[in-house]
Amino acid sequence: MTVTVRELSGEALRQRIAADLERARQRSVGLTDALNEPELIRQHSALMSPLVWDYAHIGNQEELWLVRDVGAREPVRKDIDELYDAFKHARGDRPSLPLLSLNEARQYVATVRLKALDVLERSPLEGRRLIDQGFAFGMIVQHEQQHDETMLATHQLRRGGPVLQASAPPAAVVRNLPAEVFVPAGDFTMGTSTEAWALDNERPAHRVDIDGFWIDSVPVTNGAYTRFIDAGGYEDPRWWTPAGLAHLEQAGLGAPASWLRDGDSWLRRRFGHVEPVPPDEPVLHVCWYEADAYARWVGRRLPTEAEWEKAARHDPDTGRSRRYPWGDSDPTPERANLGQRHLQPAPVGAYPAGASAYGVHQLIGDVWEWTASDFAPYPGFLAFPYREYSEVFFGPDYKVLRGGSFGTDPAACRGSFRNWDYPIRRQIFAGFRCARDATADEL
Ligand code: AVJ
Ligand code: FE
Repeated sequence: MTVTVRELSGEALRQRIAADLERARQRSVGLTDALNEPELIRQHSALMSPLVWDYAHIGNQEELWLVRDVGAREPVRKDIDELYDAFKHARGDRPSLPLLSLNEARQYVATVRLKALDVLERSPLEGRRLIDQGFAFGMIVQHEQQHDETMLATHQLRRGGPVLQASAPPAAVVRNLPAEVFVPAGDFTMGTSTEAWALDNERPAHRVDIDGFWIDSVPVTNGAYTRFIDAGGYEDPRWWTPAGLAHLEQAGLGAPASWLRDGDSWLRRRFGHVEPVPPDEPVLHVCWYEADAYARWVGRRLPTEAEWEKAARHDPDTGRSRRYPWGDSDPTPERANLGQRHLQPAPVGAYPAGASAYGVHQLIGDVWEWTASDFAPYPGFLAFPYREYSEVFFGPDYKVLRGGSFGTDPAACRGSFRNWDYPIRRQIFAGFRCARDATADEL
């Protein structure tokens, strides 16, 4: 993936789309083939769908957008639209629906894929906005990859032995990074109007003027987070907002999800392995309230979304915003821990080649990073191509996460990409980094 979608057209763009669709499907197949049918039908957590639901839902979205809309073809299975509409049934109710069996789901997604590939061969990839630069295909690639990350989160919540294989992440290669870097005051371009497959909530590009601030050069590590636990951070109401405190007490939080006490130290459950918590890895499976409390304990705060994006994308030499921290080229294994290549974050300092212009590391990949910001539309936002992707979630109920995790595919993540979830959620592969205002003499 060294050539970006924007530089492709015609046959080369078609080949790129077909390869991205195929990579997504390989991943979906791998995540489902790893378990037997009862395990795929079972609900492993009330927060998650049965894996067979995700699998057929992936095919149903592909049918709706590529086969029926772009291709104007006859429906494959109009009768199942309702079952796989995420807005019709809560995740907790999905196991009791008359879902497709594993074999029916496999057949269904394969039939849809053949038709989608046929549509790809015959469609112009320019003209109306839905197909321009292959947008609808890119949206469906991202949709499948997003569900593949959701399915990976279901694997993490599942109890039982390991069934997924991956190599260990790279070791830290830089060890004495400054704790924080300064980003001077000034405006920058947030969001994008040119990224071919950017989703509606990333658009349009707009100038944002922010004060100077300091931001951590790496995400908060397990080691640092353990000091917060050991210092009684979970017992001290000073660090928690009223809503955070209420949630802390009601949910009985005392450590990140998946951590287990082992005498004086901590173990964690990771995809069926039980292992010591590695101190140098970014902390994972904390909710927004925990991230916010930790930041207050260290006398700091979470970065706003605009601060995160400026630290990640702004190039002070040219004044423009990059697609990724390192520049405009697509992610490679040297630059970011993405794509389920490793089933855990890498230690901090493992990706110097992925640093931003300001010297901020590991912004893309490893862990999603909670920001201080609510999920809100950018000025000039237009819902496209459907309101239920972003618009219905705007408002104070959801917090924005940035940067992608080890479980995120490169196609579903970039400097402008916005994710969101409720501030109580811990099932996503999320951590955080801290920021602070500049003092008067630093401005
Ligand atoms: C953008 C990750 C919050 O999983 O709820 C999948 C992506 N939208 N199907 C989600 C999504 C529709 C979405 N997130
Ligand atoms: Fe979906």
